[in-house]
Amino acid sequence: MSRLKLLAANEQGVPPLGAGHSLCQGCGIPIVVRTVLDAIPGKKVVISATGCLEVATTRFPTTAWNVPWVHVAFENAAAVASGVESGYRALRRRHRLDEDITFVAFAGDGGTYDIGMQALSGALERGHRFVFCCYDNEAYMNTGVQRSGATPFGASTTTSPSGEVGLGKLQERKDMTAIAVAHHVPYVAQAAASHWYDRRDAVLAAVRGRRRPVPADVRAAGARADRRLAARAEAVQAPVRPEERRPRPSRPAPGRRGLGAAARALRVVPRSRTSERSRSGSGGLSRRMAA
Ligand SMILES: Cc1ncc(C[n+]2csc(CCOP(=O)(O)OP(=O)(O)O)c2C)c(N)n1
Ligand code: SF4
Ligand SMILES: [Mg+2]
Repeated sequence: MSRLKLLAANEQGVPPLGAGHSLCQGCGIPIVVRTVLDAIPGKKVVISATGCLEVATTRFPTTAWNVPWVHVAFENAAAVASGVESGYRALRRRHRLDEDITFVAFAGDGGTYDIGMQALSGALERGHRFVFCCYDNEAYMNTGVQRSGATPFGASTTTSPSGEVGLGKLQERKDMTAIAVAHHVPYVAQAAASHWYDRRDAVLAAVRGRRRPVPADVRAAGARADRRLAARAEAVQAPVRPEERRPRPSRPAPGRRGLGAAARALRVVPRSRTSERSRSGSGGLSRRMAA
């Protein structure tokens, strides 16, 4: 059976996230959620932090979910998943529940990299048995594209706009995958939204092999990068011969003041990190697995 048919077979005729949601056309979230859940055989319970996924799939009084689903606040998906999973284990110990159930928490990059990080860190440290999936669209999309800790360097968002006074976000993207690895959890994966089979393998490896938390960092289309900044980054990487160097103007040209601060920030970035940044831009297909 092909891997795609296997995914469909796990659905048993009922997609876990069905029709009736109001996610934007072309949004990467539903296919990410569906393939993550379809990769897992048997019963599942979903815990969902506030964000586009939660808001657009549960418009009162309707729901697009066909699996048991818990809505939590923006910050506590991992804490609620920990509690639900602990309760499940307690019931099993007392022989009041015999079914195998997999718990899956979904949170956006805001709910993972920023406000949800404390709850996630505690859950990773305690070693609860659930899958944590961060769908990373690289900004707080649900509230109007504010920058998050996952927004890449140079991306333009409503709180780090590019224009007359700035060139987009001036900070590097937080390496959440490395932070998860630093918790000594047995399995951490990063996968692209475009590569469903890759994502499925990562989820299966976690659920079947180890049954431990898996932060899966899924890249989707996010904020755009400023073209001037990209050109500057290339300029910083290119070797400059002494005769090509021009004297710097003493004052910035009118209307271009924001460039000064950004150019200063760029000068202190070592070449290796600049190359890394240009490879890992929005929509990149980078993938890292660590066990
Ligand atoms: C404590 C708290 N602060 C702010 C909000 C408002 N809020 C709801 S969703 C959201 C952004 C979520 O961003 P992310 O986790 O990246 O998910 P996305 O919307 O991108 O899917 C914010 C700021 C909230 N619900 N709770
Ligand atoms: S993540 Fe972006 S594309 Fe998807 S529903 Fe939210 S705003 Fe729309
Ligand atoms: Mg987001």
